[in-house]
Amino acid sequence: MKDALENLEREALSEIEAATSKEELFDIRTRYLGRKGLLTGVLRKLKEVPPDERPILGERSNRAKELIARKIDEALELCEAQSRSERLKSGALDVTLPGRSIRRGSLHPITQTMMEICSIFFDLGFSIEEGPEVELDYYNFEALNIPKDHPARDMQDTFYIDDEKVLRTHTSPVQVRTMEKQRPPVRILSPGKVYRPDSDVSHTPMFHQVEGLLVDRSITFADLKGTLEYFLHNMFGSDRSIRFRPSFFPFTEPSAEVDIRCVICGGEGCRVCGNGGWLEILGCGMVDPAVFQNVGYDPEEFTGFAFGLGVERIAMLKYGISDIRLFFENDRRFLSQF
Ligand code: 2NM
Repeated sequence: MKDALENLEREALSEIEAATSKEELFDIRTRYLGRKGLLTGVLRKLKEVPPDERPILGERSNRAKELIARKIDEALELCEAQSRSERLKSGALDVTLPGRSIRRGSLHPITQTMMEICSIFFDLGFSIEEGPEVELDYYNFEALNIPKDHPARDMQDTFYIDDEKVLRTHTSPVQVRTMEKQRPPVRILSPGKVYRPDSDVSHTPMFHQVEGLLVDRSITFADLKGTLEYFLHNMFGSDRSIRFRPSFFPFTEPSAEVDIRCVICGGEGCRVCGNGGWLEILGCGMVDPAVFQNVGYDPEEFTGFAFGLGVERIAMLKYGISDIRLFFENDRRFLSQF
């Protein structure tokens, strides 16, 4: 039986050596090592051998099995390497082909617009302040000179959390919080999400605002005009006319709204500007002395201006989008155009 084993091993090894393809090697593996294979056949005869010879023969046949298996694996690897280098030589694999391109994402158009707005004010030395979206009634209204019974509370419909907490309706509370912490000079921007229960083609219950605040000694309405003119000419082009129109806000006095020449019709009059030729773009004013009093600034010593703008509105005008809801549907056919 030992001879039979050694013959089998020798034959297997020479067949492996002579094999020229993977298929032949698979075939050899089945014929020798398979469940009905030659080596398995020899092992089955182990029962007929005298018990004292079994361990030695058993060990010998295991070695034969392992050797054959290893030689087949090595030969298979060699085959693989050869066929790979042949494929390379024959040019079937063109290593100079460009790789598959990775589709890159992009920033949301509202994020892009917000960053563009902020970067113009960075050039003027403004820095960013952030604050909570769930805000105390005090910071959202009271400190901004909008007392409980003030009609401005009807002007701004509000999501109430409870008696003293609201979803902020503007980012002005961030500026109040900053003034409480910091003495003038103050020169900050507060970009972020704000909430009002409104929903149509130009209103969503959540939208984005950027507000600005500058406080120092001797700040005048001329500083406000110069700053906003600089911003709007950078944002919409230096040839775009702007105008300041008197308005009212409880937290500023005097207050103004700023219009730009209609970006659609250039002033001729169209649906977007309601035939007026102008588009309302932001609100602003000189901070009301009552607000300064609330944060502990002396209104005799300091003056300042503030402004607020809606990011979606600016993005809609800049890109000619007529339905604000497109920004919130996350349709990649829309988003990928920015
Ligand atoms: C606007 C318009 C006018 C404003 C005022 C303040 C603060 F906190 F300083 F009083 N922050 N933002 C302001 C002024 C906001 O949004 C249309």
